[in-house]
Amino acid sequence: MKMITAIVHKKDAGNVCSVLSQNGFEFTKLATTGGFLKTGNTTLLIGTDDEKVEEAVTLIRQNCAKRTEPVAPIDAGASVPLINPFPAEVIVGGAIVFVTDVAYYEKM
Ligand code: 2BA
Repeated sequence: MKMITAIVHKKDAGNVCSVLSQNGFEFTKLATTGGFLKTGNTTLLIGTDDEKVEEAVTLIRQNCAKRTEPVAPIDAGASVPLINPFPAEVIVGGAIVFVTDVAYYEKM
């Protein structure tokens, strides 16, 4: 068994959740915050059989878009705004996906 941790843009989360459910995947949806932009995104925890991982990743890929997002003019480590901040934009997504082995699973 594997655990897929997928970080998706909140605008894509609804569609991704719908297609995962329609295709029989069970998952948990978490409201999360990106460490860099400090804006909301959605993290999905999807526990599934090894042979279903590729299908789940394909569904996520098909329903997540790349987007350009502005970077707030505040340095991550600074307490005051920067006067001349660069870069002004970053590309976010489609999705960040991690696949890990599950050592033990039990539904009680
Ligand atoms: P954020 O941390 O808010 O990052 C948003 C986007 O900002 C990233 O998009 C990337 O293009 C850029 N970015 C992030 N850190 C940067 C840095 N130190 N310098 C310059 N640009 C930077 P994505 O790579 O698509 O990531 C989207 C979200 O996925 C991230 O939101 C974060 O919540 C998560 N994420 C990405 N990589 C991760 C990782 N290795 N581990 C855990 N979470 C990750």
